[in-house]
Amino acid sequence: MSEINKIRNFSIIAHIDHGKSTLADRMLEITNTVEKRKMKAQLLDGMDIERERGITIKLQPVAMEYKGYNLNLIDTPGHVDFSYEVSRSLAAVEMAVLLVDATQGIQAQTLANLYLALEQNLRIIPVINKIDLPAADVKKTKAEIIQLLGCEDSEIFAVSGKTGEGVEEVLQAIIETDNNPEELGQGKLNYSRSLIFDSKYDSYRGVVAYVRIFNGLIKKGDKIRLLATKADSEVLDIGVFKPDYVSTGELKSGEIGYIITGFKQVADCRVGDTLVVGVKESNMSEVEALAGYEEVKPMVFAGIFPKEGNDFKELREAMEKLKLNDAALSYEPERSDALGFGFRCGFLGLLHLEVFQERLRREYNLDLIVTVPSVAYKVYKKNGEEEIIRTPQRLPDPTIIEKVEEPWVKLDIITPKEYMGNVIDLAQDKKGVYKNTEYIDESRVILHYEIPLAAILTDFYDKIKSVSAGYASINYEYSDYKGADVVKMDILVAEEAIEALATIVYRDDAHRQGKNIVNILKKNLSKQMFVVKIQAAVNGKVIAAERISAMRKDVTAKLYGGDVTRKRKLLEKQKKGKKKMMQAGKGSIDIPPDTFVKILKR
Ligand SMILES: Nc1nc2c(ncn2[C@@H]2O[C@H](COP(=O)(O)OP(=O)(O)OP(=O)(O)O)[C@@H](O)[C@H]2O)c(=O)[nH]1
Ligand SMILES: [Mg+2]
Repeated sequence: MSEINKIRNFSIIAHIDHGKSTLADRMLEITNTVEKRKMKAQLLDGMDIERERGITIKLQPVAMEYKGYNLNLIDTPGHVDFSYEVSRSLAAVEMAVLLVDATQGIQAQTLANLYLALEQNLRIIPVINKIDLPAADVKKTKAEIIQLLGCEDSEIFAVSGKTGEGVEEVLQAIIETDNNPEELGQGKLNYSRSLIFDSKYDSYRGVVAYVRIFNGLIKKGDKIRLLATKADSEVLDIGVFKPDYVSTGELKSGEIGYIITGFKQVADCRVGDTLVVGVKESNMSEVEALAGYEEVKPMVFAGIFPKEGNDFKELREAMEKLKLNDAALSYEPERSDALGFGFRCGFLGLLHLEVFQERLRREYNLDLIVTVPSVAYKVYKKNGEEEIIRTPQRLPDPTIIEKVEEPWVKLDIITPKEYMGNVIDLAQDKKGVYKNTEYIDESRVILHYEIPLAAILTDFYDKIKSVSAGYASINYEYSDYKGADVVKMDILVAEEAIEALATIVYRDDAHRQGKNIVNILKKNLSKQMFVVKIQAAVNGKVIAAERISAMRKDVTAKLYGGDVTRKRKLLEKQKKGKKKMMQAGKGSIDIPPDTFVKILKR
């Protein structure tokens, strides 16, 4: 390896699907970072779920060498649920390649991620992508970017992540910038500080920290201390991402890499903490922590329970390990009469929840019951007490409730003008309150709304897409709590309330929602030996009901002709059988796991 000392660190940020991971592929090729035979599309999307869904979920750093420079790229997700991954990536770099799909133009996540980069004072390198497509409108996209950034036409790059056209020019521009992170922390401190911007539990190596070195040098064997958790350990190995771990024995100021920390406990190694080397214990209190991250607030909650009660320990261990790799996740133990011991988990959105349970199932082989997700409600009781409710079961009796509040979000919708009417109707239908409109250019607008989070959690995204021929995009962020007239709705199957299916709904929407869920269940439950009643109830009153007819074992079919008494006897017997099963009640009716997802997306 030649002597490399110049460093350039950058993240690629964009709206979902605008081509970040594909652009990264071309950069990996140009820099010969990955062998040809190992190359595949969206190589940095290493997780099975990422490959199956064709989206990036986790940030992924990779170290490349180009013309004597050490380039560190961090690929980021585009979906709104994973924007915490973006903000953490941005804290580790000096530059952001802002990628815009030439067939789509600026979208909601383009703006949201750009603002994150500007907050960190990063240099923005605007790049238009997918110029190989016939529908690409480079001129229009350029105009949008100039309007947004106030930059010059000549500062904007146009590339194809597919053909590779123009990608070298972007790399060249990156190395020609005057950001020199290797000089930043030099000579100022006589010890080393690094920011932990991600971490991972690896079954062979234990806790791995993803770090950006801000001052000094870290070598294998160095003693390390984490400032916030005060945990001590030793560097067992250290190196860079290629994108697999490649040991280098040391990392110096300005670099990005991994440290095998030797921490036994996942909780010791927190994302956002500062890792220090070379400070005497007596001087430790003088070390200034690097700016970490604002803790993100989960907005969607669901109970996760093992199907088999004795899997609880496995579930807890799996949660701890995944939590390390998923800083946005929160969880606390929960006990339910029907479902036993499990956890109440908080997520940033539904995709986050879906991905998490999928990872538990796949990576840890766990069989799970996941309750219908809900937002957190604030309950004000008549006796003056306040309580945050994250599960429908906890909603107190209506007679003691003074008022309930639910979280609202600021919602931005970017849409072509011709779909504005549809979009406004939809937002209104979901209790959205219109704020104002901004123009991106003469053909597209940004509509600003405030809207209950619960309203956009379920199918809002799909609906926005369908009323706008796929062109509109959304972004939202938490604003505050506002009054909500809600009730708890129970779902009963064979007269038994199914705890995992209880939801909190608007009082004036309960009937419609109840009908809806009852119908979904009817379609998804298999027939039993007896008639199964499916009911939705509010405060003990049934508001919607369906029934699944009994599967009829035709016991009389063999009896040709007359023998009426025998026939009757058989039918009697069958009836008794039915009763028995019903009394056996609990557990006799299986609710397929995908029913929960269907209900959620109703
Ligand atoms: N024609 C064409 N297709 C592209 C180009 N870049 C990416 N694509 C396609 O666009 C789709 C999305 O590409 P990705 O690289 O996964 O996009 P991304 O921005 O990483 O997506 P997320 O990580 O999920 O936000 C894939 O089907 C790519 O093959 C391009 O320059 N030209
Ligand atoms: Mg991607």
